[in-house]
Amino acid sequence: MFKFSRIASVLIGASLLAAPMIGHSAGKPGEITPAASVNLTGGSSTTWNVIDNGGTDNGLPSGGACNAGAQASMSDAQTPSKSDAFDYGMMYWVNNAPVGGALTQSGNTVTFASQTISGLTVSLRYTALATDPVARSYLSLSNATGAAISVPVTYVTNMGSDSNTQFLSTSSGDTTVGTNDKWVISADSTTSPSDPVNTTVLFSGTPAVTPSTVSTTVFSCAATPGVLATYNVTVPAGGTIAIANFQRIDDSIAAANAAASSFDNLTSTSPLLAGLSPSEVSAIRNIGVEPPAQVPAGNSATWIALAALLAALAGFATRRRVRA
Ligand SMILES: [Ca+2]
Ligand SMILES: [Ca+2]
Ligand SMILES: [Ca+2]
Repeated sequence: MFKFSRIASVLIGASLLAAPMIGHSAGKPGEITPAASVNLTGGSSTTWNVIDNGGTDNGLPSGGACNAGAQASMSDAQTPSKSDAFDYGMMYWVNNAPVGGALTQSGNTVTFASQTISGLTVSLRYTALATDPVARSYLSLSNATGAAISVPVTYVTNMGSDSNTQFLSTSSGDTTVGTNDKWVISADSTTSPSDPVNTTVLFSGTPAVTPSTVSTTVFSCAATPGVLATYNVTVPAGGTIAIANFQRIDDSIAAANAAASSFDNLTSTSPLLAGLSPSEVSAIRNIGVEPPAQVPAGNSATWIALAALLAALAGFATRRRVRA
């Protein structure tokens, strides 16, 4: 219901278009640096609105109201026929400090300038996937100190469906949002939604970290319904970890239900992980990525044993020739 972000997007978009005429120096071709708002195009002709000034008036994930202060946010998203998926979504807090930073767009990805929070270098990136009506967030936490740092990381999306929000299905098989749910589907109707149907993904596979707490009450933006999940993570000394989440938007409940199982168990070749390096994938603590199909361990052990036997025989033959 909250439309300020769309109006802001238009105004800020217009100012960006005007920027070159007033001598604004752009970054590399295809990049806008820095800006307050950009729109990304995702799969199924979805549009994703990204801003770097979407915080809350109390600086916290709940208890306050939207649209105050500097914070990274997927302010809204649309399909070609349905708008108002979010009233600020895909937001993060590290140890209850909002994650923000000036944004830079490159293609279908927005990267926010890194910040230091609780001794960690924190960096957030949003990607609108080309293959699906899905946006992915990737929050990287690096620890340059000599001691491990443990912090809570909170992920929050406020739904555009407001007080009509209903949770229709969850990965555990019920309609209750719990810490055991990999994904939850919500809409403003059980039959014919007017806003996009939202799928919120909190973890996948059998990961190292799953949410410690979840809630369907978040900061107020027209209303408080949404999804809030808190992960307790430890970043080892000199190490980097990440938390990644997905938001999917669909026109129908049936389409959302049909796609949900694609989030259950990701393999390293999943299009949902497109654009991430192998080390970035392995750093994600809340997604247990399965390797693609491999040669069974027994077979590779047999080959190693055979290779060792051949090498030994070759060495034996060489020594016999030297003696002869
Ligand atoms: Ca909205
Ligand atoms: Ca709302
Ligand atoms: Ca559930």
